[in-house]
Amino acid sequence: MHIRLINPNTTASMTEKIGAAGLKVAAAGTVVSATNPDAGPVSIESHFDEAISAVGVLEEIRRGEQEGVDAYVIACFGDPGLLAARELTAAPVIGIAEAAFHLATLISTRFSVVTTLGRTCIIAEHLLQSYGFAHHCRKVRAAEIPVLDLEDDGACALGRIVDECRRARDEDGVGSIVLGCGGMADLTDEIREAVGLPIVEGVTAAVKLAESLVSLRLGTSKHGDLAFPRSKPFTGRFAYLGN
Ligand code: 2AL
Repeated sequence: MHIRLINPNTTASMTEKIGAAGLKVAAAGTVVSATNPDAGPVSIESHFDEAISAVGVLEEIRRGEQEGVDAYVIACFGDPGLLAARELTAAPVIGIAEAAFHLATLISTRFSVVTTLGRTCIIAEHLLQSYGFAHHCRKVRAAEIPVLDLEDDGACALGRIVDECRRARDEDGVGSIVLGCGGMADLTDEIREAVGLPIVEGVTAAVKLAESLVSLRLGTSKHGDLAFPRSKPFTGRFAYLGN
């Protein structure tokens, strides 16, 4: 089984970290590979970043289809391009936000999300609503860390995330906490130790869900709206996407 982790931003060190976190929880025999688009934002922390990154995600899905990948994970907490990605493949495609929300509801009745910058909270809130998880989430919180500070040991990211998780634990009345960025994938164990609540991290959650779907022979339905897109010409610099 080959699971492809797509980091939608173009920061290679974060892609490596995401790949390592996925590999750590994968079953023996599961191949985990991690890629990022050639072009796009170095971090995703706005609606604009998300929109641009989605094109790169879709290009990575097209590349994965040439390589026979069995399942894909979109490893950014806004799940950019998720439904469009599902149209391009019959393999399962899982976003890390949806994976984390699903698992959090299986182990607690209420969770809070701790994400990076305050301006990205709305992205998680929109996803909670559109996925139907809004009633399970008490609060989307921000540690006010720019995404790339997670790549910089000097930025004290861990301490700030732990502080915000402790506030969630003490003020929100939640049973678990969802980490709101793919770049936090290497911090889960330390945060769990420091906070004392179950910490649900999306990359690892998505890898285990992807393995489950592949072993159950459940792929993206090609019946209805997630069918392959109708073929048509695309113009200009997107001509390569048409036929
Ligand atoms: C993210 C993420 O997971 N990766 C990235 O570049 N931006 N999301 C976030 N809320 O910070």
